[in-house]
Amino acid sequence: MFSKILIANRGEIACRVIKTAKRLGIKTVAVYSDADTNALHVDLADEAIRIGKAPSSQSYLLGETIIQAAKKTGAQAIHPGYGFLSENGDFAELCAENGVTFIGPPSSSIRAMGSKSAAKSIMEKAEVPLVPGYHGDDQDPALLKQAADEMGYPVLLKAVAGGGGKGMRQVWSGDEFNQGFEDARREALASFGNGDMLVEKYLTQPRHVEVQVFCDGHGNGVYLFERDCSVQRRHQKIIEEAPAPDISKELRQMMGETAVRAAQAIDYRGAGTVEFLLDVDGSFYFMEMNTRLQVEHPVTELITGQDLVEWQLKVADNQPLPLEQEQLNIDGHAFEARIYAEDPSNDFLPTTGTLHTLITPEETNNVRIDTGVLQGDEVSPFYDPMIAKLVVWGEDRSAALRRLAKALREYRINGVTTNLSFLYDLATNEAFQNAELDTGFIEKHHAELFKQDGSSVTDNLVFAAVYLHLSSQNESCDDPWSSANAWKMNQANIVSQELEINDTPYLVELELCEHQFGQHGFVVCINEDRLVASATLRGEQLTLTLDGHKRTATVSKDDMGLVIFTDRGASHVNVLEPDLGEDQAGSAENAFIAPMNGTVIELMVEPGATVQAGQAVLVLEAMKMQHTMHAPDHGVVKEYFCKQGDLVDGGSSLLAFEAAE
Ligand code: MV4
Repeated sequence: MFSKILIANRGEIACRVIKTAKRLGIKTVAVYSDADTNALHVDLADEAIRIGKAPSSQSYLLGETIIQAAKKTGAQAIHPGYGFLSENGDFAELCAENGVTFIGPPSSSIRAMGSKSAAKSIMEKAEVPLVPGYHGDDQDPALLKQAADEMGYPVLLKAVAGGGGKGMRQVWSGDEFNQGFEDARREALASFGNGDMLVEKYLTQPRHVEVQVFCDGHGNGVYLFERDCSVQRRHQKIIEEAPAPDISKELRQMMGETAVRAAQAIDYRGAGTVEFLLDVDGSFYFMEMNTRLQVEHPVTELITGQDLVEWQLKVADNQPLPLEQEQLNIDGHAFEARIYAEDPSNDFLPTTGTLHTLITPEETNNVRIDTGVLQGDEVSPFYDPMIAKLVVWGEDRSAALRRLAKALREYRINGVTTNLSFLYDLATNEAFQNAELDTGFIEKHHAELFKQDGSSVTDNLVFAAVYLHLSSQNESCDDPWSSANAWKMNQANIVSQELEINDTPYLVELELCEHQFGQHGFVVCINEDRLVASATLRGEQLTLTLDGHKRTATVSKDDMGLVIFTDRGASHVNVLEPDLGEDQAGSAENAFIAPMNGTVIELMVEPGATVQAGQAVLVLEAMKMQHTMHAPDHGVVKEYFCKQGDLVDGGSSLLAFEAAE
């Protein structure tokens, strides 16, 4: 086995590979760009080599530089991870030429799968089922149209050099074929430098089911069952699971054996994934083969109990596969949710920022977090904005899904917009819970998944307003008089706050009511809505009953306002006025604003008297209770603006206090 390997990647997959290498006692070399100087994978590795500037083209894609780093450090093998050079046949060849083991398939296998039509031809010979269609070299449009006419519409035109959904065009009738073909060719030529097309029967509700395969250098090949990755958006996987739901044992075995046959058709070695389209009638068709370890491999690891990186290292070290097919079994069900710095409400555009708050669910045998970042890290604009992969296991799909939803609720990220709320909505979506999966899932359930839920806006406004009021008081004291607060007391016992959600300002008025059963009581007015609320705040945990519906939230402050973490995920509420920064009670000149209407019961010192911090200076009666106000600091009560027996309005200034220098 290797004594030292270099990981030619970054982020979570680099950390993940390092973790297995460490467990096996293998030394690790990380490579990093200027943007990753302080990255977690650099810290975890035994050694690290700077390979260039932040842009991938000037660092992680520099094959020669990476090979030199391996030679410089004496790394005997290179793990490419996924993306970057992981499916680059030239790089695999360069490793071989330099006597460095490429932990992956032979370059010939990579190249064979690089072209869609070449891949299909190979699979056809291996009796791997293909979607009915034409993928020949003859690009005479009449030939492709004839194939389309014969198989029936709709058909799908695909660029031979395309991939990941690029270069595809649906054609729904013979009349539109020629135009569609011309447009698709032109786009493919522009995008890939190759306008060759293939045409297939268009499956309108397929599932994306992929089979994990492993082959060694001794003629052995096994499948480690399948993953369902149908829930995608613009060909970006969002949540993956293993095994695929509602697959019969027979179908599972047939897909598995077909996938192994596909791999052996290209003399495969190492970890590979054969992607199929599974049609509603149970037919399945080869889509493409990925010659790398996939992002979603952890769900396979959790249901088989195997460490696929360890398998990769052993196979690269020319050892036989650790297990035979009969020794592999499915235990339970696993999900992976990809947590991204992206804004689902803004077309999922990537977001950047600092991970001011990054609190993860507790990691156990059933909750795994693969990540490459820590709290305080910047989310880099140079690379894929993945923050972490949340991977959970359960004894069955429902249990695993409940665990996923719980873990998503417990995830706390602030400082950058993430897709956490969207993932939670997906995990708790009824159709998803019923495993009604196909590649059009997101579009089909768009309304539910992207609803601007007014109630969550109201809820978050109330959570924020009540939190601000309660937190502005001394946490341990229920007395609204113990210190002034960040609220404007404008009339009766009403406090108001200007808040903003999604760039929309709201005026929220809280009418302070009697305490009920140890809870603060409020009537909350937002526009025309009046809601009855009661709440308690302990630290950042706010328990709020709103119109009879009790729920909890964790509220944390940042420099713009508040982040409300509820079971609907994280929502940001901007506090427009007044500034949250300095607690009002901390500024003496505002220390004596009457927090609500009341009657002056007693003036405790003479004007001009010097008082100690915390010394009682005035007593008011309000809401049937006596409230003592205290000096916020050592200083002088210069003057009272009221006398005993006066009725004073909430928000009026009661005395002039001057803190000592
Ligand atoms: C298809 C298809 C329907 N019918 N081929 C998308 C990217 C590439 N992996 C192949 N893809 C598809 N090929 C036929 N004949 C639907 C898709 C497809 C898809 C496939 C898997 C996962 C997500 C997808 C999203 C849109 C379309």
